Amino acid sequence: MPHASTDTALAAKTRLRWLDDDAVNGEPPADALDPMLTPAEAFFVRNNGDMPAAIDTGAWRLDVTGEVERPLSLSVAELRESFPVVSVTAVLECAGNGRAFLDPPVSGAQWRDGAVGCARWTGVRMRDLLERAGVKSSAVYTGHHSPDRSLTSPDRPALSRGVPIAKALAPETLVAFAMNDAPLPRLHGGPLRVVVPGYPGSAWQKWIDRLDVRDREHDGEKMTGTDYRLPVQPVRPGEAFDAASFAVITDMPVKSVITRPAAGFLASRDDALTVEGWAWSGATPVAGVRVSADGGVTWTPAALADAADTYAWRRFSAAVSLPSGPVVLIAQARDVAGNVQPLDDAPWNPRGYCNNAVHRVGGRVI
Ligand SMILES: Nc1nc2c(c(=O)[nH]1)N[C@H]1C(S)=C(S)[C@@H](COP(=O)(O)O)O[C@H]1N2
Ligand SMILES: [Mo]
Repeated sequence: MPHASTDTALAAKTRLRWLDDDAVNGEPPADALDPMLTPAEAFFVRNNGDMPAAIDTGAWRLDVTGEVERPLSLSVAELRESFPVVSVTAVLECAGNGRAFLDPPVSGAQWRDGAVGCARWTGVRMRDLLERAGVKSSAVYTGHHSPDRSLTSPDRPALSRGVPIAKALAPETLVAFAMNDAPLPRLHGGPLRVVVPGYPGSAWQKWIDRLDVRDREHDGEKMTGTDYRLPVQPVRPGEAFDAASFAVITDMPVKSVITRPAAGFLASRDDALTVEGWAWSGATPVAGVRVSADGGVTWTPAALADAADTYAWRRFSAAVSLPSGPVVLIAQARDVAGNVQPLDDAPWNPRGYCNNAVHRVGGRVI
């Protein structure tokens, strides 16, 4: 089990609660997400299978194959030296973040609020790699390949996902080798991972050793059926559905997390309480955040700081006046298209993805 391990990288994950499953999966409490760049000790870990056991960065190669004129094979050093090195600050959120709050419950990793973080990712643009290889006009999608294996069928990959070719060629999409200005930790996909700002975490392939260009939507492990897909038409709990009418998640909904005060806070009636946290979204920018200290009866507009980068999260803060007794703080973000975080009913779907219902933090005023 992860917490019994002597692995120094795991030992450094001091703020994570390890989930009760066979893979290494853990998330921090929301208050550990307070710094703008989520520190290593608080960055969630999500593995679909068995991580690669030993990694030799010196021997690692990234192959570019498929619908390209000139297939490539590069060491990590060659990758760094052959292309401009760029950094992007972006939120990484698992599509299953918030699954634990769905009613009725949905099986899968029971993430609460913490399967999200924001980091500065450094690497090379996937576009530069693909242009060097020469993308053929038949290119439609990428397929990302890694050596981690399924826990139940060790001959199968744990995960092999991809992105539409337009997103692969977008300037924000990277093959990264550093996180928060340190070498990319093995737990986060070192030596090389894909960074796809705005897309769900599943698209951010860790330990990538082959970037395949395909002439159709990728059909790798956990890319088909209902995996990381939402029903095109809403499906009610218990209702029969056809997996053929599910579409790949290529965007993340507007969401926010309260990082101050922490759950279980005690505040004095005489103090003004400032509620702070982060708001983010996928392709549609955040427009604003409001905060309530009375269950959503009255609202205070929050100040919203500029984003450090297009896909970074934005700081919100609001001073609220408090009733005495037990208090539940709520933050609700909206995007420029008018989408708002649901207040009560979490958006239910058969696999429990993209729950962007508001975060609630309980405390007491004395
Ligand atoms: N090779 C590989 N890449 C992977 C995964 C995986 O299981 N194997 N999990 C994905 C999912 S579902 C998420 S949410 C992110 C989590 O990244 P992190 O562990 O660095 O937080 O990695 C993605 N990349
Ligand atoms: Mo995920």
